[in-house]
Amino acid sequence: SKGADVPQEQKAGWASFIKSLAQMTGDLSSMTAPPFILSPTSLTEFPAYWCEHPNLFAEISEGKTEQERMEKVLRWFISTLSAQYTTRNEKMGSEKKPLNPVLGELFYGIWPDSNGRGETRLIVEQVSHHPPITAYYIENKKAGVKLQGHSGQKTSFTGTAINVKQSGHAVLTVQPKNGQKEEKYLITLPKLRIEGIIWGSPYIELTDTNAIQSSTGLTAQIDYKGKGYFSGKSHSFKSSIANASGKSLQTYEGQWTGKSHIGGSKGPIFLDTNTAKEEVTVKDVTEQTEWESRKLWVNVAKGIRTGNYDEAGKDKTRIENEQRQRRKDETANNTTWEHLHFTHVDSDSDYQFLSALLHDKLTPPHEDAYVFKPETMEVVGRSN
Ligand code: HCR
Repeated sequence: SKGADVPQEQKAGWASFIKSLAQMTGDLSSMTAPPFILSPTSLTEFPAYWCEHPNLFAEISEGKTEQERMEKVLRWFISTLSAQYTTRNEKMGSEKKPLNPVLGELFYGIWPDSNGRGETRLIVEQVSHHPPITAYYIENKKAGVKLQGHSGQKTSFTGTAINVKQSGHAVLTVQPKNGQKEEKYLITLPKLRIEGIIWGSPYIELTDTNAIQSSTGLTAQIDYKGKGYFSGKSHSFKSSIANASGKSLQTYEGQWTGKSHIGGSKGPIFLDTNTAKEEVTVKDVTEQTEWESRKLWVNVAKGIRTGNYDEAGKDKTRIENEQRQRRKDETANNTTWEHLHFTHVDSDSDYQFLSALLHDKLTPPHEDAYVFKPETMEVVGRSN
């Protein structure tokens, strides 16, 4: 029956949450939802999902030709999807509502060196609260691979599902190991559908398509379908790497949560995402500074984990009030909030150049970006 996975005492709360979805104006993050659907993790932690296969990330620069490197970029990209979109279902039983980060919230992590692949570092900063925008930078210096991007969401309710259009983009920069010149890859982001809302057990299906456009002229397009389209299986994709004139050079298909193949569905294995994921390594909360996500939300997260929603609610209110006061003070003092690790630019030159190479031109042809300040690589936390 409807709401089967909703705890009895929260059924009324869930029903009114679903009603309120119909009035939503694009930003779901600040809406109040019943406790059973809350996650103790802030959205600033999500960029770590880009690198739970750090070997695949590092290996990109080892590709000997432009096409080999594009294939490695595609393999790494597909490998990130199950972490990005199914982790909460695996760990918490369903998709949950993440904590809505505060402006200036920080998240740091590393994936240690192993087999000489080099250390990978992650720096995340919440660069806007309303609408929520998260900026991130991931770098493996030794491998010569780095990723810079930002992410936001526009949500709408269909009556049974939530459609999420991701805003923002990422640019991957690769210095090939064979000495060929530096390459850039523009990564656009897929659309999401949150299904299972009525039953109280939300999960994500990816829809439509996204693209990876290389400065070499090669393009990878990825098409997503749920159950019953390509193969009768959920979480399916098909992809094709094409050259600058649009000629397909290689195709791939399978499930982004499992196995995929080169060529047809019986071709050689392209990727098996069931291989071990490496979660990001983060300093213990006791060693973190005030603005770091797990430290900032420590009591809220504890309350959510232990079912002490009063404690969670109180500390959430305290954090929100403090933020409101900061914004008031800024207005009064005629100052503005300054980002620590990123500089905002109105038009990203990489985006402008690379998106123009795409066959299905992106609109608008310009997009803003948050450019990582390399001189802040060693900075941990802010002092104010
Ligand atoms: C839509 C979503 C917040 C945004 C999350 C994003 C898009 C963030 C960027 C990551 O790279 C990928 C990613 C994965 C998540 O699946 C997606 C979240 C899923 C739910 C959440 C909503 C704001 C909360 C919906 C509340 C429901 C569960 C009732």
